[in-house]
Amino acid sequence: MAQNITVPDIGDFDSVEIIEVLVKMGDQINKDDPIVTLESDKSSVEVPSPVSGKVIELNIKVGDKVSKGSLLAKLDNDSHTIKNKNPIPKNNSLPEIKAKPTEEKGSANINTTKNIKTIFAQSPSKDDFDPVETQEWIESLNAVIENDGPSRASYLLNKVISKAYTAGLVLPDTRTTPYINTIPTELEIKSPGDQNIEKKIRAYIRWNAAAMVVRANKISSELGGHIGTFASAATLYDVGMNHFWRAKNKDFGGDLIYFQGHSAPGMYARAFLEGRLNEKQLNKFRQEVDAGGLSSYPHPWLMPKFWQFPTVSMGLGPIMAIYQARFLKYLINRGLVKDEGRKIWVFIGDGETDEPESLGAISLAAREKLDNLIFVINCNLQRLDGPVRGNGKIIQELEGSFRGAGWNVLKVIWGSYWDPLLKADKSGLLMKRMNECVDGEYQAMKAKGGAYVREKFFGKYPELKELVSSMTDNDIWKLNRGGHDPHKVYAAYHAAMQHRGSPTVVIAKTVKGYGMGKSGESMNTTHQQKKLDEQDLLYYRDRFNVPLTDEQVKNIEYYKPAEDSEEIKYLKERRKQLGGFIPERSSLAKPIKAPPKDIFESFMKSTGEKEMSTTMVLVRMMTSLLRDPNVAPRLVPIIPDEARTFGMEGFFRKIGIYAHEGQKYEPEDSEQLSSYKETKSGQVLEEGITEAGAMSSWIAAATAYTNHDIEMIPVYIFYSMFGFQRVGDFAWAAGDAQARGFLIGATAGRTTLAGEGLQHQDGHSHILASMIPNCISYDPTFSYEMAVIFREGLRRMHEKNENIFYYITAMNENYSHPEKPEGADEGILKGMYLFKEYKNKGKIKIQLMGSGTILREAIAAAKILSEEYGVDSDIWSVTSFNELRKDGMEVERKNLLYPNGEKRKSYVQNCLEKRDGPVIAVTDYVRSFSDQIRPYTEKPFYSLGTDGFGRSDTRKNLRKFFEVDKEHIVAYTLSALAKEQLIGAESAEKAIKKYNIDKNKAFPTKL
Ligand SMILES: Cc1ncc(C[n+]2csc(CCOP(=O)(O)OP(=O)(O)O)c2C)c(N)n1
Ligand SMILES: [Mg+2]
Repeated sequence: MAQNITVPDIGDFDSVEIIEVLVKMGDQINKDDPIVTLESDKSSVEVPSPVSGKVIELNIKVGDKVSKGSLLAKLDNDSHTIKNKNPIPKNNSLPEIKAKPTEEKGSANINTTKNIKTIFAQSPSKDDFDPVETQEWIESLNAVIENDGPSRASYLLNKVISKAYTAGLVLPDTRTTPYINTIPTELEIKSPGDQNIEKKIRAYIRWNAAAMVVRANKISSELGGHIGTFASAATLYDVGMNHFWRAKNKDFGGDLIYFQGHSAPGMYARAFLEGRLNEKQLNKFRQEVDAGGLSSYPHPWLMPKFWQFPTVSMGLGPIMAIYQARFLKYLINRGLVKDEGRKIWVFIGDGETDEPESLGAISLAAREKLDNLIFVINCNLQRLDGPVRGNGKIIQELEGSFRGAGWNVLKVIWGSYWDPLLKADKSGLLMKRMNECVDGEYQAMKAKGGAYVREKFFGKYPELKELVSSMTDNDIWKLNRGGHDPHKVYAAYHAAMQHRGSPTVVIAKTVKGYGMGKSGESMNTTHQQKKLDEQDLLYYRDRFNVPLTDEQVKNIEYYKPAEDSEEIKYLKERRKQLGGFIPERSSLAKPIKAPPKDIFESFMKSTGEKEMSTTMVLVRMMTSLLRDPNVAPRLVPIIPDEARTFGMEGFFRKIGIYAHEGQKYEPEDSEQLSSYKETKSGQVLEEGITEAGAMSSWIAAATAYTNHDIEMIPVYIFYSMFGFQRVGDFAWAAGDAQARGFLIGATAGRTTLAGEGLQHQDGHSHILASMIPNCISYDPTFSYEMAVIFREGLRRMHEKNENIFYYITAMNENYSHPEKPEGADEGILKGMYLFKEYKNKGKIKIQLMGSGTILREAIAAAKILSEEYGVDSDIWSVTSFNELRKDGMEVERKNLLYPNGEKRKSYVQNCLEKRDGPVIAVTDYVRSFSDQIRPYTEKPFYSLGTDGFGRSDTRKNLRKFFEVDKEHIVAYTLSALAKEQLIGAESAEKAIKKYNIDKNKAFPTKL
């Protein structure tokens, strides 16, 4: 039966152009196969076929204008669905993953909120005028727990609470729970490890970590380092390493661990015991200039086989990890990797949680149900200068934030030595004391010893003083904190591993500088302690029973037991059981073959009369790439709520928006071609308004080749102004992490995004991009430039696996695009090529350079100069001042190194040496952008640019204001020629007058 295929509802557009016809007469097509591509002045979108069938009539051709209801084709849809001729595989090189290594044993399904034996009633007010009644309530509850079980008790409480709310009662704030461990002692799962051996291993790691820092500072105090942070976190790491963290190997993708940046010494010290690092390397901690040194912090760029995640800029680790966990689920839901139950563990300092990035995305983690994510916050109560929350309790504050956001919170506050005291605390007074004490006091107690704790903590209430009366000061001093107790930590990690449905945070209380004694235990100066004198070292050795002689301690020797010692055998066996060593960075990803040239062919041709922006070109190109079977499944378009701004709404329906729960509603625009389609296998990451989050997603995708062994092609599109200057620190970390992918600074240029004004108009993102050594950046003008650059990016990054990433600016100004000049490819990629030569009269010549949309002003100016003033020009399209600068610097350095050698020439010099006249360079960016190549031109050089704050106005007025329009280019060129004594001053004066250029106007930076 013949079926008419018509143009569906395409939103607000009427009479849009057909730019591609994607089927031919006689083709057998499937439902949803695209028939044509339509393009409005802002976006392009494919029209899918609503049915399968054979094309028996084609009613349109390229260039036709159509509206809703226009007939496109007729299908004979008697034939049923046929196999796709050119299928886009969901996953065309799925890494082979076999069974995972041994799962942690122990009771499954521990739910720490279940089985609660005792309920601590906390009165919301202090006036318990009827304690007997209170007790009755508690007993009733206890009876329900005993007789009907915890789930019935929870049900009843929930009912009572709902009733209380509907009755308008003011209920106590339940964001926080009492200041005790979340997991009751009776429910703790016990570690299967040998505690004696583990304790020794931990002691050696502690010692070696501290020794490494102290040794480095003997060489030079410039080197720095930290002892106190790892000292506080050693147990938190060790329990993970011995029992939980599964390494990547051929059978399993591996857990991903984000180590707290300045706890790096501890990781080196462990790797030393594991035999992965040697003494010589430890001795080169923070001395990396000659090969073989160890980096100060986790830096994959500097130790590419060791570190995986750059975390030391505080706040970046937590948010990058959240999006990493989300991206892993994305890969799983899209069928690109298998679900192996891998976890992402993130270590954070309590001070680090001050950073807005640290907590800024925690609600996303809960919303996305990231039960593959485990945060461990090391609450040593201190940051660099002093207490984190001296007047409050950071653990409680964090509990409130994470619970409020929907996380599973596990507090590990008190160590086992407290258990008998808490058990004996029938009245709840000890817990009351724990609740009322603030962190400033807790810190002081650990700095000042047992007698002080007896007096200040227990001494406040006679009953508590009595409770510890049989304990010595030393016993009291030994009352440990949860984060130093391997049993408590094990129990929490175990529960975190079992938890399903939401992310988990383990909030552990520790002591900063644990074991450092008077040299820095729990002192405000602990953070910066990097030198320990002899006495301090002897104390540290004794504190942890490290088997070194006094002499060895004085020499600050490392301690490593023999290979056949029980400690080393144990440590290695544990890691063997868990699949290998951690951290370790590697990649088993297969490259993606760059698409054939013909996919880009249409972009090399002139668009004729048709005007479009480079943003539209890019979107069209991505649409074409989605037809390439190799590239299509790996493309990850990332957009922070701006798809419509960039004309990308066509992607919504075509490839879907990733939503882990699919779409639970019928979208308002469901009838439309670009309707808002959310799906579990969606490809677009629609991030909402979070540049930090979008950038974190991009980094996760851009490093998937190492973290998930699958090469992905992330394309993150954003307002260029909200790019590098907003998320510059992430971009730097991306360079360190060796990200591969595209960053697209859209609506770029100070005068090109006209109306948006000062905070939106970008005239410097390229300068910021140029600071990142492995970021390759381009400011293309024409469609073919964009295509040549993008294809080369795909080839270099994803086929050849170069560890670089691309920053490309795209504009929103519509204009027509010429055909690619013969042989321009090389120059486009190197950074400049000759676009056009004016050879009219030939007497006076200039070298006119431009980039982005402002190249078009230069082209227009060249015409005026030639026709009206007899000045000829060579017009250079400079696609990348940044790349030219890099080449220039390198060549210059080589020449300086070989003063007698043959002079090498920079690419700029090669382009210009046989050409006459001064250089006039003009861009939509600050002058320092084009100034970068000044030294390599070896010619008089004049730059015009957009220094100053932007403001809203028309493009024409803005270009006049910043003096980068064709009139100013003409006038300034003439003036420059006069200065170079190539012409007289009259022409310039004439032009200045003719174009009404106000000589009294202040320099734009002052306006
Ligand atoms: C963005 C950023 N700002 C500042 C620093 C400098 N800095 C390094 S460690 C530190 C204190 C960290 O305190 P906390 O997070 O509590 O970690 P702890 O050492 O106590 O475990 C600071 C301010 C940094 N690394 N990154
Ligand atoms: Mg801290």
